[in-house]
Amino acid sequence: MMKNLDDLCITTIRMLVADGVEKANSGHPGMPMGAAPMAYVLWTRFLRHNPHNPKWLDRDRFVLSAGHGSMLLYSLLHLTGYDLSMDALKNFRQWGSKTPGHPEHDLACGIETTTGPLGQGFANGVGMAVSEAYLASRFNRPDHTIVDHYTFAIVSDGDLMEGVSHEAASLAGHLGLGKLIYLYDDNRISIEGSTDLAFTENRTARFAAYGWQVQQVKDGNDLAAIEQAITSAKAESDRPSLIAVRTHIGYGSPNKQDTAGVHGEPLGAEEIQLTKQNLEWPPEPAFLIPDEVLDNFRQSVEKGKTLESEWQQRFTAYEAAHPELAMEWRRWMEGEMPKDWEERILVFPADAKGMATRAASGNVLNAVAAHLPNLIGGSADLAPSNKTLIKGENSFQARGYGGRNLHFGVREHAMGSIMNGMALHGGLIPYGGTFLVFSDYMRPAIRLAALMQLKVIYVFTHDSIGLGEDGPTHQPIEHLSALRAIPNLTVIRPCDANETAIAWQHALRSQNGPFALVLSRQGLPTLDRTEFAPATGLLKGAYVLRDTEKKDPDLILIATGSEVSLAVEAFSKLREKSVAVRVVSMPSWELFEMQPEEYRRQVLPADVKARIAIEAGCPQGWHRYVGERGAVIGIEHFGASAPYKLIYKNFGLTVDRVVETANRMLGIGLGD
Ligand SMILES: Cc1ncc(C[n+]2csc(CCOP(=O)(O)OP(=O)(O)O)c2C)c(N)n1
Repeated sequence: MMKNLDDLCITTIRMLVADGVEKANSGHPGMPMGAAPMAYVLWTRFLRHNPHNPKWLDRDRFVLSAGHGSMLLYSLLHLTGYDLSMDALKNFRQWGSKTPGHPEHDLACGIETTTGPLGQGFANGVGMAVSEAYLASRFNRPDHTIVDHYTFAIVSDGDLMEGVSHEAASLAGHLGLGKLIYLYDDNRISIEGSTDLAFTENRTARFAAYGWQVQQVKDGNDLAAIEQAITSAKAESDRPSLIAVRTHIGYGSPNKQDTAGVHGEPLGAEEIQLTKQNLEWPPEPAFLIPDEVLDNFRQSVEKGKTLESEWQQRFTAYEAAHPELAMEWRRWMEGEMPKDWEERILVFPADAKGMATRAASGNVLNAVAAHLPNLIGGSADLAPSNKTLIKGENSFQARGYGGRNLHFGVREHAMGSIMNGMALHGGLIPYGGTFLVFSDYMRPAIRLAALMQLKVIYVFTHDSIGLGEDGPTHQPIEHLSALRAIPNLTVIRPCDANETAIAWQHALRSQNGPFALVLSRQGLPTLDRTEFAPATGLLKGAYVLRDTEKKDPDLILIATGSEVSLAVEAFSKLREKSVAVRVVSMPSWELFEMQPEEYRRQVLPADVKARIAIEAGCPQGWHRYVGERGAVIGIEHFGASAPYKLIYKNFGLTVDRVVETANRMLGIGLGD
């Protein structure tokens, strides 16, 4: 006999999950079956959300970090009244359905972030809480609280094993993010079996040491204990909270509970029936939702409306008291840029000595920052090198959440995921810096930013062997190619200060992202734009920087970043020998690919086969632009520790090499 409505609701979730996975014949039933009670308590008794308006700005955020348990999230969304139909549940993991294998960011039906790669959701939540804290500090006024919500997540053993969660937990503890509450599904099983195989540290002690409030619920089916723990977590305002809830993977399955076998496979027809019997559930129909269960869950709809309208009233009062702030809040949340901000974009005077593009980047950032107070970011402990500090602004710290300079510490991976969470929350434009070589340390987060098309900006400095003495460990070789391989990521490697300014302008005014700004450590000449084409050409990805006076070029030199100077010098030398050269600055492949074919052919005419690309990195991919008869002057081995000019020389990235290559190529061409 079912004891009460709570039990019925929880068993409904468990069986929807099991039926969904069974029908798809793939998926992960175990974790949701164990975690259903905590999810039920959280969603029906705590989560302040409005299923009919998933975009309500002051909603609590919920992240299912253990994304493989996606059927748990889909069931909760359907049951509480989001726009996720029963058909969607029945089409779990099918082509075009709203219920893909792992949750994919889709706010229209309440999915706050894409999860699946373990640990990412954990760190995203930290970013969401950072945004909440910053916005609350900027906009709330005495007697007027308009930003006031929690970030909840369900995290799993896998999440806690992954390094990114260690980084993010450490930072969240340091920052004292009191409105971050994580329920840890402590089921002690992962794919290979018991967590005793590889994960035996004292998890709760670890989190306590990070500075989190830690609680334990010994019985994952004890609703009162879960409720009590969440209540205490909410009452703790100075520390994030971890509630370790001891659960049983595949709860209710007589033969599979507590085994790895129920982690990632359907229960099977027979075991499903045994489970239903065991949980006193009717064998048929599948996807059963008893009326009283639906009624109970759907109360979330009315509750949500009330919550939002109460907030709306508070906002109206706020608007009356602080009309300008209210307007600014709306602008930020809608991603609208203030008027005239683009006028702040710097124009740098021509200068043969010039400056490093990282320095130009820092200047541009500081020039626009005062006009874009929702631009917020920092570095993974390299701000002095990355030039990411906003001067005159405070640090974001527990004692002052209004600071705009974030200190991520030496935690690139968490930085990337936290930036994602910040962008997902809405209202802010996050940027983060490190050396280009360490983009590897944050690549999983970059990939997810790209998958979700989040507007985040990476400031990657020390972009080549040009960083010199730090040597091969710090000199990126394959990184540009590796980043260009990520769909949706716009990689921009500007050649001078003015291209850097335009790159920032482009990233800031775009609705979607992400953007990687790839910047030099060493000084680069600031080109005289009365002599060369305007830097706004960067917006097209590649442009003719300098052209021959003749009708058609004999040769096209294509370069990015610091190597554009080499191309420009080679241009002059070749011109002395009457070679008609065109120099193309190509800061961004992705932007170039977005141009109409006509433009692309104008820049790189099909009949000019003599082409040389120059880039201080792995040549992979450049043949797309230089063609079969072209050449790529790049680097196909690791770097070296020495003054950078010598490395350039010894690796053959020199004007002479460009000229020689051109001569050889044209000689061959003439002999044809
Ligand atoms: C970064 C990453 N590595 C590996 C995986 C593959 N994977 C999915 S679930 C899982 C085991 C997770 O165990 P746990 O978090 O305890 O989940 P549960 O067994 O409780 O469902 C693994 C290794 C992944 N999703 N993400």
